[in-house]
Amino acid sequence: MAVRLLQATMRVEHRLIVALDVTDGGRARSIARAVRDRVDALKVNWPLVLAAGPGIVKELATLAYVLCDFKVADIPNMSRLIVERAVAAGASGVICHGFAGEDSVRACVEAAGRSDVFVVTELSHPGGQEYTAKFAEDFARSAVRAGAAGIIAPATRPERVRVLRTIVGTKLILAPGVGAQGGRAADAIAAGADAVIVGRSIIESADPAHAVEGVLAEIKGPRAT
Ligand code: O7M
Repeated sequence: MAVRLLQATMRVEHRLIVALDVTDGGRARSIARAVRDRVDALKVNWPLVLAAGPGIVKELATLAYVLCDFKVADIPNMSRLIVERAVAAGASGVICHGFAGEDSVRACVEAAGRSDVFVVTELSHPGGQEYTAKFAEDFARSAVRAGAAGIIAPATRPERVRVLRTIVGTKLILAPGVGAQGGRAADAIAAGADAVIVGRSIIESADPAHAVEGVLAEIKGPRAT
């Protein structure tokens, strides 16, 4: 089967993706407008889509790269249908789970066309160590074989990001778990992540744009001018 040779569509410049984990479309729009110039993507998950409707994806896509975090994990036919709908709704990237198997990941990549697919390896919360960690390296290998744009790896365990980087080479690594879950953006980037994914510590801030600047300063570290 053909391996997708296209480069990732996502351009990583700021090294920060904001997770719009809110259930109010108005709040999502207002955060998106406030941060869009300083982040690489807006990540949208089920709570927002279920509350505001799929039209919110198209709307946000006029402002920034929208990464639909639908954590697709079904048989290939269903995975394909979900990814096709996400892309039609305006997603530039879609997230799927590695544990559904390489055939399902491959179906996602094929359905995504020119949009990116990112594969979850090891989940960032404590329970992620129970099962996903045991197979994270296999998930990363199958993501590479299936032609995914990159993987999701835990900022809460930078040492795991370091190991997964040796497997995925130049594929993108996006690392959630910064702030509310205890991870540090600078540690995840130093371990080899291309970008961090941050939700609550930005979206629950009274001034999300200011909170974004705080994360960006941490990523740049002491070398920042
Ligand atoms: O910063 P938080 O903790 O408020 O939010 C973290 C976001 O990252 C939230 O949207 C989660 O769905 C997501 N995430 C994790 O927290 N851990 C993971 O292991 C994987 C993800 C994720 O983005 O998967 C694609």
